[in-house]
Amino acid sequence: MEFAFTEEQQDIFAAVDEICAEVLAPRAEEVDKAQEWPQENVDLMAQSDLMGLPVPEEYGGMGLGFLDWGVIGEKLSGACTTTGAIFGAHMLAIYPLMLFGTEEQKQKYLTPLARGEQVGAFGLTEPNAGSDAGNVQTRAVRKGDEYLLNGSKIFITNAGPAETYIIIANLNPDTGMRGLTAFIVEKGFEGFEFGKNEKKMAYKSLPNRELIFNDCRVPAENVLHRERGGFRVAMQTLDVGRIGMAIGAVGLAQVAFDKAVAYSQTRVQFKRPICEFQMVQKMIADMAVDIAAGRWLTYNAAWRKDQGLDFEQEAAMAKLYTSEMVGRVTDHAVQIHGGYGYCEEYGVERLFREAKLFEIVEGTSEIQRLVIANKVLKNARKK
Ligand code: COS
Repeated sequence: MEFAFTEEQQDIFAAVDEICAEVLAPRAEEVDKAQEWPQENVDLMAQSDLMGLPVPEEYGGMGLGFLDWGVIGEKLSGACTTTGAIFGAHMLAIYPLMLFGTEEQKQKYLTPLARGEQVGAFGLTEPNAGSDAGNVQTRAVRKGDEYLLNGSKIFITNAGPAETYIIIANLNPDTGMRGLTAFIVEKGFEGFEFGKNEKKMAYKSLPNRELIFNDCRVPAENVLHRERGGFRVAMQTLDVGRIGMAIGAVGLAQVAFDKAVAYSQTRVQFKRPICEFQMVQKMIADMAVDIAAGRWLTYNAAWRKDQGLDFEQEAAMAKLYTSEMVGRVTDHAVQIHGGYGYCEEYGVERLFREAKLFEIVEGTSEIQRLVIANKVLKNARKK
């Protein structure tokens, strides 16, 4: 891994730092408490050209790399975890369109997403198809020049406000993943409705909704990639999605760490600030190492993606490590705050609750271990 940020990249990062410090961070608590989609923050990301960072300029993006996207996502997530999550989930619609979209699909769907005129979402998960991605039961049947979709999706991030959905359905549920096909579905297509919005232990303003397809009519030209090519679309989307989750975890861990360090310098016990006690210093040191390790694993995966190198294993490693790291770091952050850490006022209890998400979404930790081991063993067989 070898990278250094150019002056231009540093200028972009500095501009994002400003937005984070002046606008997003001051209203992060308010956003969480509102339990409402933070449209103002989405508008701000769009006005600041942040919604299509790695998309080529001809399709409304900034033509930057996935490492830039990662660094910026980390900053957004640190400032406002909910906004960071919206930014990450939006990429799950953008990326498959970038990778597999036809020219017409890119003009029609990718461009408004990259400009931030619309928000995107990705629908794979079902009650019986989460980790077992090949078991998707939402059925697609070709009827003339359109497909009819029937079934439902759950937990879909950004669902409701999002206008464009990449939906994985199955042409032949009997053949498992071999029948999976990806479709571009617009909010407002006949037969497409929203179900319940999950009430979660954290990220209360981030929608995770059910999608319901009842003879939903999708034009044949909205197949993404090709019929029965949906497993590949899903897997490759999740590869980038895992980098997205990892950057979110690093951003969240960093803000918890900053709060804990600041608190340890002001909280006085036994006539000394608690940062002078070695047991507190041990926690601070462990947190610093843990965050740095997670950050470099994540940047490495994004950098490899930008170099056109294989990054599937690296993305799963980054996701696995950071999802567990953010749990350890937020746990220490609460501990350093003592009783105040358990109270809402200092904000670390929210970060502690939010951290758990990372071990679950975009494949559980168990799934990441499976992906990593599969890859290691496959490479070992080649030798
Ligand atoms: N990129 C491209 N192709 C991939 C791929 C990837 N990342 N992962 C798998 N494939 C391909 C394989 O090359 C294989 O192709 P062939 O049949 O042509 O050889 C095919 O897909 C099947 O691969 P594999 O045998 O590894 O599939 P499995 O059913 O064993 O996959 C796991 C198992 C667990 C790896 C997969 O189901 C998975 O990642 N599940 C987790 C899904 C997830 O994260 N869910 C959360 C959703 S939140 S949106």
